[in-house]
Amino acid sequence: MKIATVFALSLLALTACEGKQQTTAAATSNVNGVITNTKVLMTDYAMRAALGTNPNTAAYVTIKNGGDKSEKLLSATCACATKTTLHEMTMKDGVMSMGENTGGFEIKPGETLVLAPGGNHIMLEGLTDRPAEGQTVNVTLTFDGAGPVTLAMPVSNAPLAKSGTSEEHAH
Ligand SMILES: [Cu+2]
Repeated sequence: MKIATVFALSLLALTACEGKQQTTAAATSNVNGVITNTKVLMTDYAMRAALGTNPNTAAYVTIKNGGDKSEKLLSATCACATKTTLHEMTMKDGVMSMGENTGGFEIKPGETLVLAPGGNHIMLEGLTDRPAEGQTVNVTLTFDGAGPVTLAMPVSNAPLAKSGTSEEHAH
């Protein structure tokens, strides 16, 4: 009974989310390539492989807003995890901690959002399908203007840290 209720509620939540999207860009994916739907350009995306018995992992992507109006990364979803959220690193009393960013990450025209190891990231909790080195896992990012874009993320044991907005590519 309880499970049925939860399931019904999550269906409701999904329906509510879908209603919010104003435009839907064609979902495209290209491993190790560059994703563009004319407004947002995504590079350097990767998912960290599941380690030991750790139920969680993280994913990374660099997003450049090539459009002429502000874009907001609203959410990320993955069929591989029970819960996928945007996580933000914050410094509190000299200690770095991470927490959910519920408002989304805004990317102004011409600006670049970097989600990379050691910084803000996509958090995947309660892995139902454990990503292993060499696999490719789909992650869908939803933007307020550009709509949803699905990235086929290569899984790596050690995704490289990325600094600033360098265009260098690590393979
Ligand atoms: Cu996190």
